[in-house]
Amino acid sequence: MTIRVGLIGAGVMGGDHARILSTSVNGARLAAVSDADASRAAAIAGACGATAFPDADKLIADASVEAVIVASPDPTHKALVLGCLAAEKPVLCEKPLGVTTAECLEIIGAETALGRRLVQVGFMRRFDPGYAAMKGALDSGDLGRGLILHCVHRNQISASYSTSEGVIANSAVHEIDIARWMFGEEVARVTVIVPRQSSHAGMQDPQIILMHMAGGAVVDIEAYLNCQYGYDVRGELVCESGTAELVPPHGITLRRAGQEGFGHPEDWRPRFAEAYRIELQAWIDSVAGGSPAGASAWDGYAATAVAEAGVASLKTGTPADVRLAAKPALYD
Ligand code: ISE
Repeated sequence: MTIRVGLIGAGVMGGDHARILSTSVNGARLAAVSDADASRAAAIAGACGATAFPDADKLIADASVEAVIVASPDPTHKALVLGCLAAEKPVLCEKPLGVTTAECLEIIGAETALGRRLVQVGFMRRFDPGYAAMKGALDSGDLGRGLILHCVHRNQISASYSTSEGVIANSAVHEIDIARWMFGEEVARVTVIVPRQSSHAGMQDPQIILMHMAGGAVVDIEAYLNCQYGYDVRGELVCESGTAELVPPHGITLRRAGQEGFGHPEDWRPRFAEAYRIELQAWIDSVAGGSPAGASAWDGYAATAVAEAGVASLKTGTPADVRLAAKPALYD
């Protein structure tokens, strides 16, 4: 059985998904591509033996497409995911699910009305072998209860569209999702603390984001989008009887010219290559009849709600409580 996938958005992430789907995922093939820039869509479609569509809505509706990946700009996500739900087609939507909680709740309303889960949100770190091993160590009980999760999230250089709010909503949102998933509980309160701004950044960068989990654990995130030296994600979970720390998948330690070390990629794609592959395979397996995998629309909503509280704290300089809507039974 081969699932025919339609891709909306042929930029950095869309291109990566197309490549991984065509080379490293079993049971799927790229059937259709659309992008606001027709030449980008045509290039990926040509390389993967897919059909280019001038219009995303036509791609969703087309009978040749059984499942959809949304990797277009963030503000387009809501309408496209709603389109997939209306067509009753499974959709893997890049994060964020929506740019506001109101948008996410619209999606939750539509999916709940349908009565079955068709939306997976692209929080790929849940599939990273390192984070999975960390969660496995916590869930085994051998380390006792989790107390603190230390996180570092550094990009070499921020994107042209980055903003102070985006440091939280676009980058630290990954740690927000990981914290909820790791501890299996919601974030209760967010406090954003800012050091002086880096001279490399035209916005408030870096930021320290402190989160109090509902069950009492604390998560600290250093988010720094202009660290200059490379992409670097770190994490250490401190538990009652030990800790679990991520080991970046750097392959080799190089000794040369009086130094010893390993490289840092320019962006997240090499660092999370395995996570993206496993994520796509899990999604295809779920579309082919397995149970839903990965982050749900509820997870997408909750992450956006925490990010909104973080942005409020950034603006006021005071802690912000996270208030979530009632969780529909579909997401239990
Ligand atoms: C980017 O949009 C991503 O999702 C990356 O995973 C993250 O590390 C980066 O900071 C974001 O800008």
